[in-house]
Amino acid sequence: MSNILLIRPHPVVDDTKNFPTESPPIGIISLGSFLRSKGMDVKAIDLCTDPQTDIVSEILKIKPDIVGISSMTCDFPSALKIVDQIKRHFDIPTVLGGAHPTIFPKEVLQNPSIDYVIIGEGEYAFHELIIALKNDKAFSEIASLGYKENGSIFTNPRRPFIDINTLPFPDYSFLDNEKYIDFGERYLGFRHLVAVISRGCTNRCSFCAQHQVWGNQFRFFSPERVVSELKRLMQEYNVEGFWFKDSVLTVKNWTIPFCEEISRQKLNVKWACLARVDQVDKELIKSMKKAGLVKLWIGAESASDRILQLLNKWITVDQTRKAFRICKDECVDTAAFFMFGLPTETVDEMELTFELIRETNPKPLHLAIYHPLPGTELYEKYNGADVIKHANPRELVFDMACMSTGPVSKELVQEIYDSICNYFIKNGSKPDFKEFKRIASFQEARV
Ligand code: B12
Ligand code: SF4
Repeated sequence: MSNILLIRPHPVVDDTKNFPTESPPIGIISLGSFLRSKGMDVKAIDLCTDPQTDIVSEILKIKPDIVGISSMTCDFPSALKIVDQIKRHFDIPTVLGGAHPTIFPKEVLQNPSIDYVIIGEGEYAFHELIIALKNDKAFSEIASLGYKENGSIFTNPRRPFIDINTLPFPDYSFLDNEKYIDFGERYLGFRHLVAVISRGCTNRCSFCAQHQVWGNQFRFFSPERVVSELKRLMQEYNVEGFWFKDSVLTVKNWTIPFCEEISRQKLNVKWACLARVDQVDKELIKSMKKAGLVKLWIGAESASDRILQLLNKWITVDQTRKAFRICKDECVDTAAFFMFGLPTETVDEMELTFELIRETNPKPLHLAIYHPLPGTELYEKYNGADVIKHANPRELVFDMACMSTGPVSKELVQEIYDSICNYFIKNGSKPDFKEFKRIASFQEARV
């Protein structure tokens, strides 16, 4: 067996008109590159760039021996629709991987159209599954596999994390990269590819599920390897640089050697990446700037120290202000992530966040409404399962409210969020926080 099809679902089931993102599926790139390096024939269908693809006729053409689908929680309904469609027409094994099956392997396997799940890091486990299917090897021996046998569901223990430097260089040729480059250029201002050059994170915030896939380890590719690879990708795709979508790339003892390697290999590259404000200091930003950093995405989240504590962010609003100041001094543009609608959040706290955004003026600005993510501390603490069960799938994407904060109703969270977006993104009028506070206290009085 060596003919493999990988699929990235469209994030919104039954609403596939739009090309929704500037981010290619790095998980699929990584798996596909690994399987190709093992001599397998790999094709990919990306329903983000090609939402109207007819899966059935593609499968008739490709004739895969196995189909692997990547799924987060929000795109699980889309993934399910795809596997149901496949099983209606073909007798092909289906495998789900990514954050959602990692967090809920048994529940996912209860769906009759899903034969296997891979829990966590996928490369070696998926490869072993393909070999086992070919050679009739026992599934019980494959670490990180979930499977069904005689009507029962089994999940094997997870394998140790792999030495990522043993993975092949990522092969982007599975995808329609020009669409991503074109979309991303409008967003970031220069032709770039999205890349991920580490795995995991240094922290474990209470709203974030990354540790479910990556554990509590931060692992990185060697700087020499990454820089050689960037050089090749720049030539191959005629791009000026990269947007690194790693959880966090301000880890001084890796990032400074990485920046020095860029200078050593004389790579003229522009890049953007994500930062934790507690890791930002002058020495680091100077070194990053010298190596081509043009934009730092700051994970600010909130202007309330109480909320930051609830999020287990281990940062303070003062540290956020300082990080913005350092970037300004060093002429590095800033972009930022902020969230609204967090459990227990009040209108006053939302107003503080609004004011901090005005003060720091990040561009672009990513404003999201909080959603309880399975596998996170806040999900357990604030009844996330119930919220998700009653949410419409469209409500699980970042711009729609799916729950009340306690002091602020779901409807009011949406109204406040929309008016903040209207102000920052469409240059609309200033949100009327006085009125929002009045509505919230009126609602509270009625409860
Ligand atoms: C880049 C990124 C994005 C990108 C691209 C996502 C993508 N499809 O690849 C963009 C910006 C589009 C994005 C959007 C969102 N994201 Co996001 N994203 C990330 C991030 C930071 C890195 C992902 C990545 O590329 N990692 C590197 C690759 C190599 O890893 P990977 O994709 O996980 O793949 C590995 C395994 O998961 C597995 N695997 C994956 N797919 C498959 C398929 C098969 C068949 C197999 C066998 C294995 C397998 O093997 C791969 C290799 O080891 C992660 C956090 C993190 N550090 O992981 C969050 C993360 C995945 N995102 C998350 C969320 C919540 C979202 C949003 C819903 C946010 C929002 N509220 O709007 C949206 C979803 C919109 C959508 N559906 O597109 C959550 C998912 C949690 C969950 N329970 O689903 C994460 C974990 C972060 C968090 N906050 O907790 N995201
Ligand atoms: S929110 Fe950011 S810093 Fe916190 S655990 Fe997730 S990726 Fe790491």
